[in-house]
Amino acid sequence: MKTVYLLNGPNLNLLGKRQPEIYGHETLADVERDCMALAQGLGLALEAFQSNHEGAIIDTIHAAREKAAGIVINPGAFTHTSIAILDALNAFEGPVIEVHISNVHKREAFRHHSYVSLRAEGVIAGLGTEGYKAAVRRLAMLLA
Ligand code: DHK
Repeated sequence: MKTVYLLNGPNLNLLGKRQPEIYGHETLADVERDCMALAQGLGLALEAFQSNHEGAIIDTIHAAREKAAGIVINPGAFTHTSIAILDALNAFEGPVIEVHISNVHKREAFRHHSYVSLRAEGVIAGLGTEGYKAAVRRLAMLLA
């Protein structure tokens, strides 16, 4: 069975508690549980990881080179700043889907640019936490 990684960046550990008018009421544990169940139904194993630290996210992407066939990633604010995460994703061979819970294009201008989009096969923004499930479904199609 192929494994996919679900990676979340800074502040996403506060999902459900932080600015629910923007990020909704579901917790990260809810999202991870739903994505694991969905992935299992699609014949994939899913491993979830969240960190507030750029280096830890990069280390996990490096580990994915050996362990994962695809990656769903919401890099949080590192989306807009991290060339290092882009470089790590460029060293990963499988498909990458970028997720943003909010519609970043409807928000501040600094959220309109994403380094990760230079690498991602697909970008989902503004679907709320449903976006993670759409990303897992898309990965399953790309890996079939
Ligand atoms: C999450 C964050 O933490 C922000 O820094 C991004 C993204 C948007 C989201 O919508 O999931 O700008």
